[in-house]
Amino acid sequence: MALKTIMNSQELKLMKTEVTRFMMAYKFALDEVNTKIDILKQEFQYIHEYNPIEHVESRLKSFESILEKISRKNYELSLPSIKENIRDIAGIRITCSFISDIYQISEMLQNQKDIQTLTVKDYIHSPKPNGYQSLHLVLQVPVFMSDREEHVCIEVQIRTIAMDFWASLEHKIFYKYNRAVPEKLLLELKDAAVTAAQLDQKMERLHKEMNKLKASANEEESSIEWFIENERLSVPLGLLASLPNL
Ligand code: 0O2
Repeated sequence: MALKTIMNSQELKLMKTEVTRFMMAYKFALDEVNTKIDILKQEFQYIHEYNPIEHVESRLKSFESILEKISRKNYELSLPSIKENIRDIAGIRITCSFISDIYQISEMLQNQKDIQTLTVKDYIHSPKPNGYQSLHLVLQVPVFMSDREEHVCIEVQIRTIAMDFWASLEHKIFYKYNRAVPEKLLLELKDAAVTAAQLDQKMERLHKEMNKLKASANEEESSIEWFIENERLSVPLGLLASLPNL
């Protein structure tokens, strides 16, 4: 209502178009990075015969939450200021199987020519004081619109199932409680994060040990198994040896 009194309908329409175009660039950036992640996932599956990504979620911050954040942080209220200061408008969360997968996926993404890494926060090597663990990247990707090229920020959080389990439940436990949480509960929650980290380390060790066993079992096999387009192929080693230039 207040806006209507100071802006005519033409100005309001223009503003709406600008905000829509602004938000669309973030949606396209999410689509682009989701496609990149899907390609990495499929390629990893073919080469290493296992899928390091358990699941991927992406979300676009609502314009209302963006305005709330910009005013909470006391930044100037304008689209260029939002673009410069709010870097999690587009967010992707990748949940991996093992800790080593997190760093591999992160490297693979950051090595892509059209992706620029703006920040890396490694809350796995240095967990937050409450125990929170995750790898946070702020990446910038080019988005080609009909009349311009935008460089759009996207926040990528990469974590294991155990880290995700802890963070999701911690969020639920504290949701809508705006008072001081008793120290005892905070300590217990931190202890739960340490337990989750120990479980991750144990699973990583089992995974590595099994990989070694699988590799030595493969050496003793007379044929190897390949998965191509989800079809299992058993290829005799003798046949491969006779095709040196393949
Ligand atoms: P949502 O709804 O998940 O987006 P800033 O992003 O500027 O406010 P900062 O400190 O630069 O703050 O960001 P940081 O440390 O990279 O963390 C931002 C996001 O990480 C949060 O986004 C959460 O998603 C997640 N996160 C960080 N710390 C915790 C934590 O202690 N517990 C849980 N469960 N998640 C955490 P938002 O905007 O808070 O929420």
